[in-house]
Amino acid sequence: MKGFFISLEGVEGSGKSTQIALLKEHLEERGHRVEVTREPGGTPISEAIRKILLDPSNDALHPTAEILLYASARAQHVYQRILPWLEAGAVVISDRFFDSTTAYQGAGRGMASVEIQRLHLLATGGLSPNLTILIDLPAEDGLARATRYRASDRIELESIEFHRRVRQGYLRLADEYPDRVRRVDGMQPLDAVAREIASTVDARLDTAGHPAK
Ligand code: Z5A
Repeated sequence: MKGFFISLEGVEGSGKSTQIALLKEHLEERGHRVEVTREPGGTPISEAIRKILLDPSNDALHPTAEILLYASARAQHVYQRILPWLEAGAVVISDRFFDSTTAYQGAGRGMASVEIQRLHLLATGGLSPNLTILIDLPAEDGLARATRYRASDRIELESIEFHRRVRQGYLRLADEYPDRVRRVDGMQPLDAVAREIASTVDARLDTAGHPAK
């Protein structure tokens, strides 16, 4: 693969969207072609699936149907957008990828990890981010930030225990995949988080043979 694939992960309100905008600017200044996308979403079909998944009125959605919808949105995203961008040599930054399923549907809902791994393989054809930045902070702080200026979506309406399990699920992923998943303290001021992410990404791009142009 000619490009480089980065995912940002964390509980809601961890600052992913804010940091992705700053990272894109930083990488473009260094001469990289950057493509930004998100999950669930990133293609018209995946964005239609996103609407179903986040609609608070869909409270009857069964956990099995939910995880399959996330996987469907991801498969469309991978084949229609992410793989072609990577083939073209871009740095692709995705706001969430398969670790969100492991954290929310696995740790949060308690779905079996073996089945989740199988589903990841089916949805991605084996594609994995080269680097995942986990912006970590307590679930309470993230939720308070996320819902300060807007209404809660279907997932945000889950109990605080659910969101705490999600955070623990992410921390386990950082332990399990230390080379891929880098934890950044999300309670730091915004510019300190941005500096830490930029230096981590720069170092990994250099090592992977994508130096600044
Ligand atoms: N989901 C799932 O269950 N399974 C899956 O496989 C996938 C997803 C892929 C997608 O929602 C939902 O789907 C998500 C997981 C689930 N759960 N929910 N809800 P989304 O994409 O709409 O929402 P989100 O990913 O949780 O993003 P968000 O709420 O928009 O948060 P964010 O992008 O991480 O944060 P932000 O918008 O950049 O910042 C939030 C606020 O905090 C904003 O006012 C910032 O100015 C402020 N902020 C940011 N950083 C800081 C710092 N460092 N200090 C102080 N304030 C800050």
